[in-house]
Parts: sequence; structure tokens; C-alpha cells
Amino acid sequence: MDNQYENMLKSKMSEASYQKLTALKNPKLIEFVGFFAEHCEPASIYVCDDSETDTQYVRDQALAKGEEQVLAHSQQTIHWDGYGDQGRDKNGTRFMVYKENLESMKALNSIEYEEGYAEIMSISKGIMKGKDAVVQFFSEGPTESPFTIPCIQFTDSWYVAHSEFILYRSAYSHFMKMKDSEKGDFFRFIHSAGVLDANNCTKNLDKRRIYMDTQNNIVYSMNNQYAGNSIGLKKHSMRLAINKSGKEGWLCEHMFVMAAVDNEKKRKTYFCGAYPSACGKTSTAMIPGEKIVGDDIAYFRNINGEFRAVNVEFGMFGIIQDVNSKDDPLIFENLMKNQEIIFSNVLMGPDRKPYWLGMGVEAPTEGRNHFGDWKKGATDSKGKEVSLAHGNARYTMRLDYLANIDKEGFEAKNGVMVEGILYGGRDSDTTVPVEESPSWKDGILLKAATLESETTSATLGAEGVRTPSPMANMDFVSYPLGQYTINNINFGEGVKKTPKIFSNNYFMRNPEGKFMTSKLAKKVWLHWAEGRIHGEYETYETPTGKIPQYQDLKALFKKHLNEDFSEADYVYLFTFRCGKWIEKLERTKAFYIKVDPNTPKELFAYWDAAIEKIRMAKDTFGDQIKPGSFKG
Ligand code: OXD
Ligand code: MN
Repeated sequence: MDNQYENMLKSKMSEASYQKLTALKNPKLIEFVGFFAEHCEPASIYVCDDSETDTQYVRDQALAKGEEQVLAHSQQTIHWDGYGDQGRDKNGTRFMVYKENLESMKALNSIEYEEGYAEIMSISKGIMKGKDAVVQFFSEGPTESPFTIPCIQFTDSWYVAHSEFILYRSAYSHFMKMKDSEKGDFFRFIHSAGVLDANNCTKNLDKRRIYMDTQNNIVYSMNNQYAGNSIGLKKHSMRLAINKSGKEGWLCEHMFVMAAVDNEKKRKTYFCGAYPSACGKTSTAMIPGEKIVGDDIAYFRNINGEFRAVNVEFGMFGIIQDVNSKDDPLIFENLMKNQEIIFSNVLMGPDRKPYWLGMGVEAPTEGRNHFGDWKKGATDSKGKEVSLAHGNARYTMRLDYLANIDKEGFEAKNGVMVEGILYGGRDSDTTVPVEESPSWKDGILLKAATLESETTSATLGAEGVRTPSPMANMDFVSYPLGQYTINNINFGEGVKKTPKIFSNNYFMRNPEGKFMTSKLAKKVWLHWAEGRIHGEYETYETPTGKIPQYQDLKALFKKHLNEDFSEADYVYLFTFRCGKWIEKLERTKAFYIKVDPNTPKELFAYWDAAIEKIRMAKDTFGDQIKPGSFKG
């Protein structure tokens, strides 16, 4: 193979690493690694295959380089990101877009291609000087399957490399088996943490940039460490996959995959669900007694006419606030075991144990955290008190440690057949706890596109403000929203058995402002949906769908939670509020106009028809329609 980079790569790699790279006989791979080896100038490059030896080497390097520290449980480690690098950098994350597409991508935080390329090339020039870099091969979705997207990660952070070995399926052998015709088709991720400070954290956060080139399937991520910014295979890959799926007619969604289990009827029914952050996504995926396949990202494909889904990932990068033995027993129990877990941005106490917010145990008053050396009462440079752990602190762990894993679905090369889709938002007074859509298209336009989350006292700024969040996927949609919405409609209508779509809202409040149901009630809404999929339960119609009848919910509350569900609560929760719904649909329309002025007119016509239907219902039945009163 003609390899213009041969001498330079050999000078930076061991014989074994060079062999591993060239054995793949893939000129596009050599070009990618060679180009960035020359441009970023790492001192050395280690190439990983799928062996345990290489995984262990990466773990050891993360410790040797001080990016991680061993905790009291010897298989657990801790890592800290810089104080200013504790969440996804929305501002610095941009799509690099050719001039002719810039107008249609304006609202999605884009930069003109040449300008973005010049900037990122200048930031990344020599950025790995003096550092040892690592190259890994992964697969999004199971390897050697209809879902597989092969990926290569090149990074100078061994914490990133270690996290990826936990979170994704290693795919060197998949690359080895690729046919010549497939060899150019893989996602490319180049990352550098940049210059590090005394705490091993990124110093030049002002030069933090995450630039995505969806035309050439490459993401450049520079000067950051927080995994949502640094790990190529997570949210960067998701944006590339959304773009690719839009062109190819499948879907990449910000969804969990789980199975609702009915032991008496011996049924396992697969659901996927999208919820904006803090709206119940993880807790729904982890409902006690059900099975989990994945907690964050799903690909959907039409396989022989079936609507099939995979969890793209192998592990979870979970938020670790309020994870305690009472609210999250399954996860808590795993975090207490001596098994491979990376904690990030929590406190390491003098006993070398991890402590986080809402852990439900007495925490030490000093230790080390994302601030550095920490003592209770410490303030940052703005005078703000630094809490013992960050609210967005995380744990990185294999998903199959969980006792409730659905092994069958987790390992299935062809994914699982999905029968129900849940879209859950957060509002205190509009959306009923569960409602079935009369059709797929209606579900996409009235449940998915209208998703919103309401600010609470826990978020900065005014309370009660509703933020539109179509499909809970707005941070990642990488082509115009109108077309993405149309593709969602077409995909579901293109399979033989279209899943039923349901909306959820766990956050209804009574007139005194108190939540109407406990956190556990989501199990009841799920099992009502599960029953509907199997042709059970009569429903009442509303102007936007079908809702449960009282006696069915009463029985489900008794069966699953041993709770007495009152009829008064039912009527309050399931009353259709016309004015509130009209306002919600108007907000959706305004959002689409703002984000994608070219949204096809037929979508607005659909929302206008829904508004008209609600207006007429209001004239006939009043603003607040009690369950059972509406006739369409
Ligand atoms: C996210 C995540 O930020 O899953 O959405 O980490
Ligand atoms: Mn997510």
C-alpha cells in the first residue's frame, strides 16, 4: 500500500501498533491517522485492537498520567473535568456547513465551512505536542449487524479512551472484515484535551471548540475533557448519525430502549422513549420490574418491514445526583460494588470513597472534587459556594452490570421489535399523564413535535417557562427540523406494524402546586400503554387522542403499587384543557418557524387543523373537558 505517512507514523508508533494499523489495509484510515499525527504532533501513538491487553493498557495509562485516580474499591476510579468544563458546550459546538446550506442551518449553530475549518486547524496545530495519543476502533450499535456504524477515535486523553472502552463495543475485528467497498464509510473523531493545568484539567477553555463536518463524517473536538464534549462516539456521533439517517431513510433518536414485562400474560413489549433532560428518561428506562436495553441513544431501522431498534451503546454515562438506595436502588447497589466504574466530578473523601449530591449518606466536609482541594463552605472566583459534587457529575459503567438488563435485546444483532414509543415532557397543567395517539403521524406532530420542558426552581431563571424540545433531540438534530420531522413520519409509516405513540407527563400539579402522583406512578402509565398495544382497555376520546378510563387505572394502581387511586385525582389529571393546548400548539408553530423557516407548509396545516378541532371542542364542551365528555 502506498503510504505517504509511513516514516512519520513509524517514528511515533511501536512496531506492534504500526502493524495493527496497516493490517486493516484501509487507505482512508491511514490517511486520517497520518494526517492528524502530522498536524497535532503527538510524541507517540498507541493503536488498540479488541484485546484485553490493550484495554488494560489504556486503564493503566489513565492512572499513570494522572487523569484518573484509584478509589477505595480498587476497580473504581475517579476523574475530574475542569471547573468550567462541567457540561456540554452548546455555544462552542457548531456544524461546519457549506455556503449554500448556511441559511437553512442558521438556527442550528453553524459556521461557514472554510471559516470553521481554518479555525479548528489553527487551534489543533501542534496541540498534542509532548503527549502520547491513542487510536481505537469502535462500533455504534452491535458489530457486524445492519445497524453497525464503524468509528475511529484518535485522542490524547486516556480518560476518554478508557471511557469509550466501557461505553462502546470495540470493533477492530469488524474493521478487519470490512469489504473494500465499505472501507471509506466510517465516522472519524479527533480529540485533544489541549494543554493541562496542575490538576490535569484543560487550561485553554477559551479555545474549546467542537466542530462537526457531517458532509465528511468527521468531528474535531479541542480543548475539553467533559465526556459530553470529548467522547466522539456519544453526542458527536449522534449528530453525524442523525444526518446520515436522514439521507438514508432510517432514524437516530435520543431515546432509551426498554421492555415492559407482564409476567402473568408472559409478554415482553419493547418501548423506546424520548424525554428532555429532567423529565424522567432514566427513571422510566429503570422502572423496577421491567427490563432495560439502553438508556440514551437508539437507532431505528426497517428490517424486513419490522420497526427494529438497537441501543447504540454498551455502557451508561449516567447523572449521579439523587442516586441513593431509596430512589435508585439498582444503580446505587452497582455503584457500591468493587467493579469497573469511572466516577467524574464527585468528591473523593479522605477515605478515598466517592460522594455525591443526594447520595443519602453522611458526606465528609473535605476532600478533592472538580474544584480541586475542597472544604465545605469553599467559594469560587465569583464568590459562589462550591458544592461537594457537581449537579452534572457522572458515573461511567457497563450496562450489563445491571440486574435488570434485557440480555436478549442488548445483544440482538437485528435489534428488538418496537411496539410503543413514549414522548414525555414536563408541564404542571396541560398534558395528561398518558395519552395514546390515534395514528403515527398524529403522534409525531402532536406528541413528539410538541414536547416541552418547564423550568423549575432547580433551574436558573424564571420558573414555569416552557422550552420547546421536539423529539427531545434539538441539541443533536443536524439537518433542518422540518425535514427531520417529515422523515420521522415517513419512517413509521413505512413499516408493516407501526408502533403506537403515547405521550407522558409525570409533573402535573394540583392547584396548590403539589405533584399529583408519586414517582412510582409511571409504572401504571407504562402498563396501561402496554395493555393498549395488546388490544386491552376501553378508552375515552379527547381532541388529541385516547385516554384511560378510571376503573382500569384504579386496578393498575392496586396491582402494581398497592395504592388507592381516587376518582377525583383521575378526573383532575385527565381533564382536557383546551386553552392550554391551543397555547402549546401555538408555541410549537412559533418554534418551528424560528428554527426552520422552510418547514413544509403541510405541518402547519396539520397543527392548524388540530387547533381548530380544539376550538370547536371548547365551544361545545367548555374549556375544561372532563374525561368521557368529549365526542369527536
Ligand atoms: C446528555 C447525556 O447530555 O446523555 O444528553 O449525557
Ligand atoms: Mn443524552
